[in-house]
Amino acid sequence: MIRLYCKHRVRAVTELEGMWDFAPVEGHPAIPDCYDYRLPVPGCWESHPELNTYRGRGWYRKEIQLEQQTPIRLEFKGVSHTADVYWDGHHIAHHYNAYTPFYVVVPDVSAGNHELTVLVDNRFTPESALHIPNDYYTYGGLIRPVALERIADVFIDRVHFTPFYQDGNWWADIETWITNLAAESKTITLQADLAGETCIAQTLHLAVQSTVKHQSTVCFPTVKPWSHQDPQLYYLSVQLYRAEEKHPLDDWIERVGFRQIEVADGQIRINGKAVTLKGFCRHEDHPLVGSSFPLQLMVQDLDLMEQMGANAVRTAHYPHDERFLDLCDERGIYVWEENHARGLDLERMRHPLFANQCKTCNREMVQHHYNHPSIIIWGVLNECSSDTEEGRVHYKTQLHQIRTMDRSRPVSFASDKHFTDRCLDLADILSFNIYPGWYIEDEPGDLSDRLYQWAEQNGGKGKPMIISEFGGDGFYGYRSLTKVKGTEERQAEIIGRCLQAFLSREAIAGVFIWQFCDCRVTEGEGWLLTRAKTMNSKGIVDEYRRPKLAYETVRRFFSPESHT
Ligand code: ADA
Repeated sequence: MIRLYCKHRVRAVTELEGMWDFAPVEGHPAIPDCYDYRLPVPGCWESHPELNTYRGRGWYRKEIQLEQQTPIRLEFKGVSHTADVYWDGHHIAHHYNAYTPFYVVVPDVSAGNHELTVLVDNRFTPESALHIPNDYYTYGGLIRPVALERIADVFIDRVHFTPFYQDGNWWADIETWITNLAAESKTITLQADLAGETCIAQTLHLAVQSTVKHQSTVCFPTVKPWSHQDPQLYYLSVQLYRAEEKHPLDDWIERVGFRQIEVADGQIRINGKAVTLKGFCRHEDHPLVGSSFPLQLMVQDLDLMEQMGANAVRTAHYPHDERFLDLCDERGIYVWEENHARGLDLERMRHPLFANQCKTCNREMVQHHYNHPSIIIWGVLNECSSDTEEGRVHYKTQLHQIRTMDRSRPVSFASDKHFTDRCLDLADILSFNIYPGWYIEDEPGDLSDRLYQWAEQNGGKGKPMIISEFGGDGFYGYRSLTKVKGTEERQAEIIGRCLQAFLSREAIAGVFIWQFCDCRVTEGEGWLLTRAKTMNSKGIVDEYRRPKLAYETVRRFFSPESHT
């Protein structure tokens, strides 16, 4: 299942889930004749007992039959971490980054049998600036769904929907990108419907082999807004027609919500009302499936978060699966979605590919996830070098890039550069990762007050503040009255003290606990060696989602009847 609703009623979509051939690469990576394994897609190769620590390259292969000649569009929702895609032996796409979708169009494919092969690489090579040994695990494989679409020679590339409230009504800017693959110009009609009403009907002329963007602003007087309390969703269905034809030649369906986000007077406001974000940082990681989540496990994660009373989630430290975002849309969970970059110091940021790999990740994240009403904040560059002038250049460039693509959402970054950050003026929301009671001994309320005062004088005046990480290790089942570090008791105490302090402060507009579940980390050198069991054990549930003592603590503070 690629999404939680039907994306196309006209375009024929085949999901390529199921068993694929697989061969690890030894030596030169030529397309192999013989495949020793059959692996499930979506999936991580680590799920296979012989490959559970394999870091390398591997070929995936799938036979595909097409009944008629057609252009096709192949969509990959996530390949970890580098993909080279071949169609009948011809290289058609290269993509870096496990966590953003990409697609490739093959304009003319004959009827008959074809072979789709993908060379997947999860090594930490010099070509990889963002996937490095880190405090999470870079798995290998086609970790998210793959789909093959039969398209016409004119097709919809994407649709962006931007809602806003003005003069007592809900409005939306609707942008549609349409591509003409043909060697002749085309005239088509674009039609869009929402809530049973046709809101766009427009004839367009498309030049030879070109992409055009159509834009219109529409008023929707009868719709209801989307919010955490009442997450109203609507289907926006866009179709293309050839002149005089009744049956559409292509379509594209988005599920949208009407909501407006403002940041003013130190508050985050949704539809004019101040909200306090109470949530978790979540890694997409589970010992049974790695980073390749089936729907059931995504649902379970959200069920647990909601049982604890959370209204928000931070997709640390990369964009999450679109089905997870679909669930957040349905449940009214506010999402901070962030690009993929964790803890990269100046030396890492100087990597010659860093800027471009971030740029692509930002573009793919914003373009593909633009229409999720649940996403209310874009984040970049968690704990990178925001305390240096050189680092600032990257923060500035990336925040500007995101604002250029999307003016409707505030931007932020989670900083650990307490009292030294030089980039606070660049963000709409101030966000700090602090670990009182774990890495430092400060009293949480006192530390957050001092940080806020300092931030106000250093570029953050009037901006809301989020505590984007706090917590401590708790090893599941390790209980002791001594409450030494690592016990569930100590973890619950740290979490309780922090929540007590942060949620009672007006200046704090949101809290994200580090972290929802324990996660696998890369077996590495240096500080990574401090991770017992090669796990980050700061989860409120363990890796199998078994609640620790802190679960009840969080529930007490997050539940609506708590003092917030
Ligand atoms: C950082 C980082 C997290 C995690 C955490 C920890 O703040 O952003 O990814 O590593 O610390 O557990 O120390």
